[in-house]
Amino acid sequence: MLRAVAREHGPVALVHFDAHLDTWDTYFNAPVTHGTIFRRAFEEGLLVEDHSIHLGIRGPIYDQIDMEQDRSFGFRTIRANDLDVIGIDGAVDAVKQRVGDVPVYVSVDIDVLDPAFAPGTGTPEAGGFSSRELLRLLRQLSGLNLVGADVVEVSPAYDHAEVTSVAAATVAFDLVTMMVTGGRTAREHAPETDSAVR
Ligand SMILES: [Mn+2]
Repeated sequence: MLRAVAREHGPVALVHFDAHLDTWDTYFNAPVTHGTIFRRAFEEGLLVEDHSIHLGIRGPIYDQIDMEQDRSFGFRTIRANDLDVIGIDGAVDAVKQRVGDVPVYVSVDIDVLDPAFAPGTGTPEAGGFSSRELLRLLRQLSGLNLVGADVVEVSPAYDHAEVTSVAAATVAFDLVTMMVTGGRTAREHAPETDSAVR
């Protein structure tokens, strides 16, 4: 999908919601896996250097070099517990500053959510975002030039009462809505009279 988007728009800024970096060189000795994909993308010239950002990171860091190499690919990171300090508005500001005017691809690994909100995934990590936090983050990213997006790592076999599917479907709906409305979400189009806080 990144290759297809880059063919149409050129290299993109990646806004990556995930518990994990996914920029390892190999994962179980394999170079092309769900844990290495964004290093391969950078190597292929699909990402604009110094415009991408991870949000929600808290997964296994095997070595300090993981973070150093990740930075060398031009990524910056807002860890899950950074959100407690800078808040959602601070994270949104950081993303917008990072991305600038570059076309944006948003990738949402559903394990960015806490397992309480997304148990149906292969590599759950405690201490993640709530679904409300994630949706507010996404909905505040209006105005970005969103040219592509994905939602990955939903595993229905591990899900309970469709908790994960409901979260993922809502995220996907918001992303599609942002793409067809030039960065605004359906909620921003909805009547405001139902909200006591604007
Ligand atoms: Mn992940």
